[in-house]
Amino acid sequence: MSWWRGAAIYQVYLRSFADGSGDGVGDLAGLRARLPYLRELGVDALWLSPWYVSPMADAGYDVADYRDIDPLFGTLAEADALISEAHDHRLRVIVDIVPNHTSDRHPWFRAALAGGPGSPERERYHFRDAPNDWPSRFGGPAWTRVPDGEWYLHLFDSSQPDLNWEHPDVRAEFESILRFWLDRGVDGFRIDVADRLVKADGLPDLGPGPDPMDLPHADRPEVHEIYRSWRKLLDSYPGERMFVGEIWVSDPARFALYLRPDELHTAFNFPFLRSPWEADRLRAVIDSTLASHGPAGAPPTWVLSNHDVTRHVTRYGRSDTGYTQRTRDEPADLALGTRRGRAAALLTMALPGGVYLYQGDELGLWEVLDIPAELRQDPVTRRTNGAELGRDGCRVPIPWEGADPPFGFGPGRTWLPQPPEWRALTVAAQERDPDSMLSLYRTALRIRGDEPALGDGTMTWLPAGPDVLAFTRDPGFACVVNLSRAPIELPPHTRVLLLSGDLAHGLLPPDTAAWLQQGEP
Ligand code: TEU
Repeated sequence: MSWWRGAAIYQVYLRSFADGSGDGVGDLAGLRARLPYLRELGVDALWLSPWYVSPMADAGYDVADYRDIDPLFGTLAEADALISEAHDHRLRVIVDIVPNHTSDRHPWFRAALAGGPGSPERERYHFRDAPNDWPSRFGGPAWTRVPDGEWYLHLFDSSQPDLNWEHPDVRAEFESILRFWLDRGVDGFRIDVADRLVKADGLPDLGPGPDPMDLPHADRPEVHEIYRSWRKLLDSYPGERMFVGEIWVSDPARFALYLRPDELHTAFNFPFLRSPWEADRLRAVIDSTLASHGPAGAPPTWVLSNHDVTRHVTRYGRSDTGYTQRTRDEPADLALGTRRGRAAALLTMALPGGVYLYQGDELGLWEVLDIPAELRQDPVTRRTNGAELGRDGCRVPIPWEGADPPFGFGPGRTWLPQPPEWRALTVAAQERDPDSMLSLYRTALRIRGDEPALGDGTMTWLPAGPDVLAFTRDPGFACVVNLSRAPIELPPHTRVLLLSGDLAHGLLPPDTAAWLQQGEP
């Protein structure tokens, strides 16, 4: 079986993981020093957010040089060392590739500006005499005017001009970039904004009621040809390398097209991430995930949080537990959110396929809602004039040890402030506590690694009461999650393998999950 079909993959958001240089920003030196922690956690692979040379207008998703490391994070030699040391720890390495747009400081965009209207350099981007009606995903229009009067397209920040994927230079350049990193030994790529590269001919307006099945700026059928070509390239390398696409396409059938055998191996399951903490909704999204992945033969992925969304401990502690944009800072019942977060961890790690953990999930970190406005850095906050809080609250540096900030993150300050309450959530504090979130994740990942029933495969729903999710994985494994308001009986079992919370008089309490062995081992 290919490793990526059932892997537990840990997202390292480099700038917030660990700071080796002392400038307040996480880096490769910090990550390399902490690799033993990740090995001990029990994950199979790391996905690293972009580490390339960047002005950091969007935390590195604005790339100026795809073949070198930003000095903030380290050097190319340190990246090589990281890849090799991770492999020594039996951790695969997935890097983040950003093909939809470059930074406005990329040499191509500078040449396009210098070349002026009508120049061949402008054809690598989308320059026009007049904008259309497309909005930027980060707020405001998707067009910015340059001094000579032309406008350029940016689906995200104005510092992130969209590339023109009809241009042969663009296609050739990204295949060359893929080879550059494959030659350095990476095991895979996370493809940023994977469904948006190709735009409809002539860049037509969205109009008042755009047809969700025929958007001019997303999920164009022509994009698949790019991934077929990338897949051929990847398959020409030895070893089992993989792609995971960031695909925010809500129609399951359209989503599944990206997972055809000659395209991407996997894609993030955002419908699952967005689902409220309600049994019916979760069951429906699990069923539709299995139904859409099955025919393609692709393994599903299960993901609760990432560097773009409100941390799930906070989401699950609110009255509305689904994920939408952060237009509100409604506080959360963190005890409830944590309890549900523990149960959700066991649910995701028991479902068939791969699982993604975002750094800090294993510590039960919550969304930091009270970052002062002047310290917020996400361009989303600025572009929406604060109407959206932005994503800084899920990007706060990791607390490692000690009683006060920076909690061992580095020798000095941190690029975003850490809540003093995180003293109870440091790695050091949780390592000492067998009931901590960290201990739960370690045990669950160990069982998941040892248990042949888990990872890739199939599942079967068990009959269960209302608001209960219960399923088996052959051979002999069952998971039950109680989302009801009352304690329930456990299904038949020979042994309890793991609980997200204590039983009460032999019953599984609300918002609690159990892993069970059924039959003889
Ligand atoms: O995100 C793509 C994307 O569509 C995001 O706008 C996402 O929907 C939003 O953040 C959810 O709140 C990717 C990266 O993950 C993100 O960090 C980048 O800012 C973005 O691309 C641009 O590269």
